Amino acid sequence: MNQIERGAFTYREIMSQGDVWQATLGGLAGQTERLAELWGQPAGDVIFTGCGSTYYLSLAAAATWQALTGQRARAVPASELWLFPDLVLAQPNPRVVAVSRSGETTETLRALDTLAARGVEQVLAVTVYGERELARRAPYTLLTTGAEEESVAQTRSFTSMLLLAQAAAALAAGNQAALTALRRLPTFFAPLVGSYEALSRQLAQDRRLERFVFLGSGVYYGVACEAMLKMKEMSLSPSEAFHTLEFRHGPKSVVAPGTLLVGLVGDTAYEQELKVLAEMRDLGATVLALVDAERDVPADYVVSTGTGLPEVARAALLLPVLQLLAFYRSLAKDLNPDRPNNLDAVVRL
Ligand code: F1P
Repeated sequence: MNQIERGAFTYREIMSQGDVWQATLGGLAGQTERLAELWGQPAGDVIFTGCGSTYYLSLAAAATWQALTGQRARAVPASELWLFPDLVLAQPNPRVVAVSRSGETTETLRALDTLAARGVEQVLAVTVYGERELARRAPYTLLTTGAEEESVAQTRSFTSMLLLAQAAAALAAGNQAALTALRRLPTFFAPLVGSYEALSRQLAQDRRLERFVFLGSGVYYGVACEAMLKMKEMSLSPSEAFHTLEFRHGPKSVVAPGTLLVGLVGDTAYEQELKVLAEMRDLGATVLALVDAERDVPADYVVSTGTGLPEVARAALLLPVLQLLAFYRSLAKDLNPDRPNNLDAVVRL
């Protein structure tokens, strides 16, 4: 099998993200009326839930929700909501957003059973497949457009569901500026990937780099986790994610010349995050920084997204270059990015 055949689905799914984001945000218009009905109801805490990628998505979506609406929001793995509901549902009248690409993950469906048994009615499913179990069961649904996938590892489905969840937060907050910023994101996809695909391939093929660390703070922590998972799933490489400043508190002991340290740099903590990158470079890591505008970044390589958009709205745009890093590392190791070891697209218990 040649390299193009191996990973052909994943590659197509990564590279189609600009179009799929456009279609997904376009498809939001027809779904906003039902959402307004949901957001109009009084509610306590907002809880985002999912498994694997969609748990990491939940982390980024909950942070976005709280940033845009000021309401308390958190993320929990669906297994925790199912098995430890008293640890999650402390406040009355929660609002739950259940995220799942497949709509068939057992833990997420069991979490819905738990919510139903407790009379929780404000449940919104964010998913890719409208005809499947999760969308059928949840009273409210938000669907992507054209984000279906053949590959096991989530790429365009993840970023599209993230954009939808973020757009839902902007709508709930009545924040038109945030919505406009999200709608502009697809236009930046092609130029970004055009500029940096070669860098992703170069770093992936550099076999001196054998350990990957992804750092992000605030809304970007969940994105860093997802980048970590892509590297693990597609390329079976040692890969970890941390809150950026947390990395100093022990984990930095693993830094060595074979470490590629990827910093997802936001605006809020810009100076503090750059200090971590500088420190890790001094310790011998190769540093790749993702920033929106390049200003004296202490990194070996810089990906500049160049949007001028607010930090929250840029979250999904950080992933394509890192998905490509995982994709090309997988090919460099003679693996098949479409079919990760030991994994199925859906975990059924
Ligand atoms: C979630 C998930 C994926 C993971 C694997 C198994 O699925 O954990 O993140 O890559 O394929 O399933 P879903 O509930 O979002 O469909």
